[in-house]
Amino acid sequence: MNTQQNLPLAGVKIIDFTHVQAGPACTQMLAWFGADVIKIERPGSGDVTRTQLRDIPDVDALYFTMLNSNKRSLTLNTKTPEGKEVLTKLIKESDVMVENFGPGALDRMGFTWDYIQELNPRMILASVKGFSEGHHYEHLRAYENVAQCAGGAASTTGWWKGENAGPTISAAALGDSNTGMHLAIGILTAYIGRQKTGKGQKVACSMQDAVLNLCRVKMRDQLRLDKVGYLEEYPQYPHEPFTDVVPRGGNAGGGGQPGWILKCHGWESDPNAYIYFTVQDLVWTPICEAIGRPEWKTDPAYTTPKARQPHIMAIFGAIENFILSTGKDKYAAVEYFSGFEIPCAPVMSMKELLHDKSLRQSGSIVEVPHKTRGSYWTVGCPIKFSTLRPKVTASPLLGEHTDKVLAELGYSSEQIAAMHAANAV
Ligand code: CAO
Repeated sequence: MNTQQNLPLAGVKIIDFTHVQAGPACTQMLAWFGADVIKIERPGSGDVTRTQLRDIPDVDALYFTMLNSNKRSLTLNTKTPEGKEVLTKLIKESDVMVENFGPGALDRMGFTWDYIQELNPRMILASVKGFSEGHHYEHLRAYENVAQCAGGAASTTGWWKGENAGPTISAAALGDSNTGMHLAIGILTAYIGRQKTGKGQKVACSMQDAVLNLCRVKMRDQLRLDKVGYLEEYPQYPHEPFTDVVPRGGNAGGGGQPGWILKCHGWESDPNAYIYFTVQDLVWTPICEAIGRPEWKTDPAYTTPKARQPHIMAIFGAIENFILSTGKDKYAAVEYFSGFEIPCAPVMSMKELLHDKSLRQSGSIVEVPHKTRGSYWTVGCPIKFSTLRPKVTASPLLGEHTDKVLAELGYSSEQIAAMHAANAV
């Protein structure tokens, strides 16, 4: 059992000046690993996600609770003289400050990087913005889908023809939480660097860059397309012409192994009765055996990936027919094909994931007691360690730790009362 004191980041103090998703996802993870994360929020309102998409009236929304666990909340109006003084003290005493305000907001508040360094040369200032410093879009404000479009994910996701053709957004938070995870790596790297140099530094990750980093193989495809004019693993090949840009590939594999989503028993009424099936060359012979097509093992039209590609969609059709004609639901299909070492998985709904025994057992889905909600389910730490198992604790109520944090900074109860009276906290 971990106690707060023996967690790896115990003793690291983080000013969490973040909101919505990209920044909070980063600081939540650092809090799980033991950092003292003090979330600064505007008095009276707090992080906008506290009230967004509420499922229970007057209590913090799941959007907030699921991104702000293990933190403390300090309300502070950093545009008042008192608020600026508190923030100044905090900067002097903290190791890291994380922010994801709109471009220039921290400077306008009076806390430029030069000034922060002056206050605390060991400070690591970590920022998320839509676009990187100096980028021609640096002034743009950004949300998730803005980043998915700007980072190349939307142009390469979805269907290239048919009534649903067009750039498509992923449900995964490639722009938000993904950028937060990149930033966490940057912060930890700067922290280790500081142990060697004694100096902090500014760490920044733009949402566009974080999305692009995940679209690396699509950039690979652009470079290949420029060279040879076609992409042989895409479903368009060899029947449809390629233009000079990477097309959307529907549910195609994207790597060296063709794959597709196949219907399973019950698909007519269950929107998720599907599996993802990969035609890995290594297991072509077992695939032929599994679907009762032994003749394909030696037929030259089937024996190599190159020979299969022109009719790969017909091959997927044959596999799907086999699944449906043998009445396999998605779990039975995966169970069956896994016996042949074929890479595949069921399409999981959020409901199935929420109730998944293995995910609950591993701490990937956890239930957290909360002061006003009763308890809430959330996604736990996705990183597993041999000796550390992060314990997820409730997100703080707005301003729950204001007085305690101020007292720790050395303010007397009279001074704290005066700050309340001035609406600075
Ligand atoms: N006390 C006083 N003022 C505060 C404060 C506090 N505790 N916290 C924030 N503010 C102020 C800021 O200083 C800023 O003031 P000015 O604009 O007058 O300088 C103001 O609140 C608004 O901040 P903002 O621009 O960050 O917030 P917004 O709601 O207008 O914009 C967003 C939201 C997300 C578009 C913008 O923050 C942004 O582009 N962030 C960077 C990219 C990012 O992280 N986006 C993803 C969010 S997750 O989907």
